[in-house]
Amino acid sequence: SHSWGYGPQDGPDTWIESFPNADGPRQSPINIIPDQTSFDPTLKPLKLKYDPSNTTDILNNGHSFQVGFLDDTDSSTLTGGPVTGTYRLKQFHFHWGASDDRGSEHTINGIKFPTELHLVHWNTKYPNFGDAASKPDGLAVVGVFLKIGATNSNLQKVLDALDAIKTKGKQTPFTNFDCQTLLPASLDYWTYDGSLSTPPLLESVTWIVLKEPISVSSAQMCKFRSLMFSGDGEAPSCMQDNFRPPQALKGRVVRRSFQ
Ligand code: BO1
Ligand code: ZN
Repeated sequence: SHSWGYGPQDGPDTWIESFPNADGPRQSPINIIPDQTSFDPTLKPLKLKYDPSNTTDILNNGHSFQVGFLDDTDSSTLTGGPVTGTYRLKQFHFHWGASDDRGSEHTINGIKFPTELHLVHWNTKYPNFGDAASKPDGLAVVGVFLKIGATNSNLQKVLDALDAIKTKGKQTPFTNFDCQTLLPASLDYWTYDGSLSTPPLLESVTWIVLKEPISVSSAQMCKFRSLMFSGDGEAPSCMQDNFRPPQALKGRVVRRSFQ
């Protein structure tokens, strides 16, 4: 297989052939067992500051779709929580299932959610995202679970753009989106040292997984699955089940910010 994906020939079980750190000491995602996490009263409140005017574009990258942000100033940042310093928002994207009974990367007591949002930030002690992505403290990703419930009108603004980026490589301008509207009321979180959940699986991510899910309707989930992994002129393949399963904890401790 030439590139990686989520199928039987190129999926997570095969990634180790090209990316040996697939079996490394701090791989993501993980199954979070709340009763086995450690309350850490020294963890600070998470501070997320997002400027809608930084939103630039939406892209089908053949693995997911991502909304991109201008990251040349500290206008959209993550500070506090488990990290030191300032991390800038680079992009957000989702992972989802072929049906509503699966799709998230992290699981809670083995329970899967239909989709998981990742807000990806990089540490400004490094010059740019690419340099930060290979450093142990280079990235901070906020994971937000979505659970089936009411239609999410804030998410719908993103989903309405998907018709324009149906196939791999398509990209279109996307502006003035307020990420804050995709956050739950509570910023209580679990945190652990992990990795990118896709190749190159770099062990550079401080994961911050929010406890409280946001809502998505079953009809909205169908819209995620209308995207294609394939490019124009390739054998059509629906974008779904684009999640990596939980990886071994290997002695890591998962901390929580709440009692
Ligand atoms: S995730 O949040 O762990 N699912 C995640 C996975 C991959 C990336 C960001 C977040 N980004 C990747 C880029 C690659 C690049 C790599 C290292 O970061 O998609 O193009 O090689 O810079
Ligand atoms: Zn992700």
